[in-house]
Amino acid sequence: MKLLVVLSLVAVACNASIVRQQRRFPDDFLFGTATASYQIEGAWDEDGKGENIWDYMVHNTPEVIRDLSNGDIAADSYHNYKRDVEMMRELGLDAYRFSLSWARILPTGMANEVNPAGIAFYNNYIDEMLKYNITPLITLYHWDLPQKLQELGGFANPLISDWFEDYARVVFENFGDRVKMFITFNEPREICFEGYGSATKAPILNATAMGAYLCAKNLVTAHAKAYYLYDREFRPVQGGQCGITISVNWFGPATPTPEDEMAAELRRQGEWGIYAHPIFSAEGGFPKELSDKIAEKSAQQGYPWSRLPEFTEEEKAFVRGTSDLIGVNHYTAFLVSATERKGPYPVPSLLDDVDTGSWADDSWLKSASAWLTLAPNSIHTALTHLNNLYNKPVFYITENGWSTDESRENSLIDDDRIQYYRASMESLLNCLDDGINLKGYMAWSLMDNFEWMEGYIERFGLYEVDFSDPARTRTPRKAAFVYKHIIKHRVVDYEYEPETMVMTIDEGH
Ligand code: GBH
Repeated sequence: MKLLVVLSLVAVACNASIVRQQRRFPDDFLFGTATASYQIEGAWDEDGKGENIWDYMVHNTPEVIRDLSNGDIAADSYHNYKRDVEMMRELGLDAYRFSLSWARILPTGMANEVNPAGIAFYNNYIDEMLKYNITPLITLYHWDLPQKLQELGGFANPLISDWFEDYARVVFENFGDRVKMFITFNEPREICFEGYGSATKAPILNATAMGAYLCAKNLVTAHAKAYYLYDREFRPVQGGQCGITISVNWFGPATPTPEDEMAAELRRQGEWGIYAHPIFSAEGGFPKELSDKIAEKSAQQGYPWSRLPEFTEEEKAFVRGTSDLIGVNHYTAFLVSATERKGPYPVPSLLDDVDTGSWADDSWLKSASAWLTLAPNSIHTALTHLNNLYNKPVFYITENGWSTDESRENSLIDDDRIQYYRASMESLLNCLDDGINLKGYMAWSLMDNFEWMEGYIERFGLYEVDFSDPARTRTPRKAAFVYKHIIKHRVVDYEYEPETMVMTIDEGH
């Protein structure tokens, strides 16, 4: 009998879910959701908004979008912003991360002409959040460059850093009295590699030899100028913070050989190091191994100089250390090989310079997006690596989320999304246990939205949006109830199931 009692106690102690349930998120940990202007706002040409590169692309080459759709109306948040804030209250969010449409504020991209209706829209959105104690986090740029600036070369033109600084000034002046966290850019890799170095995002330049590299240097310089502007002229009175968000998926070696270890390192440098290193590393500039490799390949290819535009010592010092925090968008992981499943890649290109193959492990749960699987504990792996590499910065997870297919039969029952979010929570808690200075987490996304090249096929929302309904009705999915429960109780409760699918606003929200 005694033995039985002891055995069952041991069994309880070893039951991982019970042990896990005791781990709590601190009360001041910031839980939120994230969205982006072009993906939710609609009203693409209303009230004086200028054209941006997504408007231009979807109207001129509609065939690049998988379902031939566009963001002209999207979730129509421009007209539904009060409902958006009501959803934030239903979820009990601490914070909401959203982006500003540059061309809604500055229709030509330049600061000579400010659109009062654009300023008014964001003021209303912010004030509505503040009324209910929801902390607004602003992203200045989430991929929707004013078309007029693209016509001048966009991020391939070094003057972009001045134009961005001018825009940042208008943003800080108008919103900085109430908004205390600014993220300059969302995901330089997606802006530079996907938009300039390949054809997977607007402006689909496909300038494979140098597009991503020119953009990388100009973008981090633009970030630094906006940072100094905030630091010098606004922080002293407004007292907030300014940072940048980098997309950091995890890339680990497929086998523990030195070749694959090196391949994984080069891949990490090509995916996010070329954007993060100039800002966050102690020495500044581009990461060494990749930069040597590009120089070597460029020479072999007959270029009189490296295709990667190196920083001067002065430029390195200017960009280095210009961020109060590191925003990390993390979704998934890949295994990297020096020899297997490579290419064919265009020559010359970043992919050919890095020269690796990659794939997701077969055992990892698959989402509706080809690139997105549930890789075990990858937030912790990625943040541990960054924490060591960049000397323990302040971290926020600024995006993390799961896609389901729009054709799924019962779209509101999203048990796979729940599984993904619970796994993410455990990985966050592992970071906190290790003393990583992680302060918040934003789920992608509050609601279904225009998923770029995938149109409305891949759905990332905690709320479903009915895009066939002119009112764009939003309905909570099961995962919305689970996330709400996590935020409220600060623990991951594996027993929790919503009793009904009816959402209400808890007292105090
Ligand atoms: C985020 O990017 C974005 O910030 C957000 O706007 C977006 O809605 C969200 O992800 C969900 O996608 O099809 O193989 O060429 C995450 C990083 C990089 C993920 C590009 C998709 C396409 C890979 N994204 N990637 S592929």
